[in-house]
Amino acid sequence: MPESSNIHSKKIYHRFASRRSVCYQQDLHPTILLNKVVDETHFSKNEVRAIYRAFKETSPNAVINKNIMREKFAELFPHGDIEHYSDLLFETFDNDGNGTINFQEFVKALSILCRGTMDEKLEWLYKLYDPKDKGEISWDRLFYVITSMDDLMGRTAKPHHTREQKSERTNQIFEKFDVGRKGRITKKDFFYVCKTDKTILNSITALYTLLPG
Ligand SMILES: [Ca+2]
Repeated sequence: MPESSNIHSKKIYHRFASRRSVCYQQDLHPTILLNKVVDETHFSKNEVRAIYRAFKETSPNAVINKNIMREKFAELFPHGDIEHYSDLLFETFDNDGNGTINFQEFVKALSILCRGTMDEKLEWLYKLYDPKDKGEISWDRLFYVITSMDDLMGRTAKPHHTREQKSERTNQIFEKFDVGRKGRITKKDFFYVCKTDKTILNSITALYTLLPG
């Protein structure tokens, strides 16, 4: 299930980071400690400055709210129903859950998506499926994420999946991740299956190698 997330996160990265070559000279806001951000991410000082500049261009108030995120997603997926998936991703970026994404939250998430270790990336992906950190992924949540991803492609996309088809797909994925058929997917199951399934592993590895290293 993580493949689609990777594709979307890649688009988000390029959306915000592609302008960095013209932004190197911009300084961070004085309240943001550059060295601290560099220590806590996989980015260099120049990269952090560039990402900050792009972040500020997107949001002059230096925070991203759900509406701004939806606007960006609508640009990426003009024919899609982006609201639900955009909000899902928003929650994975909004680490303290206060309803806005500040620069530190944004750059840390970006760092994981672009340069993170396998475990860091899986931790981030897992949050998408277990946002309240309950230690397991419910069938309903899985169905909701799958439906939200499907909606991104638009209601007119072909083939159009019916609710029954999405339900069946959810069943298949749930069974695949439910190691030992316990009737639930634990965090340990999620990590185990992601690390042992070649398709999933390749998609996560590809994200690492495709992006600027
Ligand atoms: Ca926040």
